[in-house]
Amino acid sequence: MPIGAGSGTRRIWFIGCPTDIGVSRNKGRPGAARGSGSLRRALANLPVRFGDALELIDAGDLEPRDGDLEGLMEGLELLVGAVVASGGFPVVLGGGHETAYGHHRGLVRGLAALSLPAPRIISFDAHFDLRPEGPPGAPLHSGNMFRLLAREAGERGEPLEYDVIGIQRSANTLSLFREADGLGVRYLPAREAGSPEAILGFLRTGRIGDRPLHVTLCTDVISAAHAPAVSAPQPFGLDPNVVLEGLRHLARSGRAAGLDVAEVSPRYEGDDGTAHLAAVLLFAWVNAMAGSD
Ligand SMILES: [Mn+2]
Repeated sequence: MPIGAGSGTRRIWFIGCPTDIGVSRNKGRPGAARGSGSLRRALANLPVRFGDALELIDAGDLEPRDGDLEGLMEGLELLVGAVVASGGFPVVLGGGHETAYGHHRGLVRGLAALSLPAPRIISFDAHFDLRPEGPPGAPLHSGNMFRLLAREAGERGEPLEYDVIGIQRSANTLSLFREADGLGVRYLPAREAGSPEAILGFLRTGRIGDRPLHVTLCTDVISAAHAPAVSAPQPFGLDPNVVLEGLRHLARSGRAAGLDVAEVSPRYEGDDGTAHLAAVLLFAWVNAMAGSD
């Protein structure tokens, strides 16, 4: 049964998280703090194609105070936890990819309230984001959240189930590949992800079990030809069509507990093409969840 099903109309909560503190800590190009606003503007122009199957709710923005990323992530965790516990589906509009940290912790919290296990992560990303922790007191950044989450899963006595689609050899050090192997990460390199069939094959095989899913989309997984307005553009990134088909498959599966979209970084006025692309991917996701595609 789909997660949260059985409560009538399914509610999708859009939660803006306009921060790029983690990107700056990771020494990346800032700009993702304006991502949620540009995503909202792009989403507002899209038509509604479904009836009563879904209700879309804009939960507004969670904004950091005085650079307090940790406090912001606590707030995101509590909000996502409450949404999931009530049977709702969170869509987190980043923000840097570090927002996946608070989102994941919130999913763990909300799913536990429903007596469901912690979610498996399905990430679309050029990067593993398994870098060593940052300095004491401010450890989280946009390149290490899955390492922090792996440690926390270990403290709960369970492995982090983490699958990544679109990994670039040119964007991850050898030590990161070793770290991923050590943690049992499944990944599909970008150069093997050239067709929808390749991605669907990856998603349909591999891990056994029917854990809920945390789906996370770092928009730098997409080719820079289509998604230039990100912190770390990837010239050999994925074709948007294969990402679209992967997302539609996951949305239809009924196993997704939450979705986040990160790293859209509209750095200049008028540079909203990447936001529009991400908004159309969200449009496809929502329609797949509604069964209206
Ligand atoms: Mn990335």
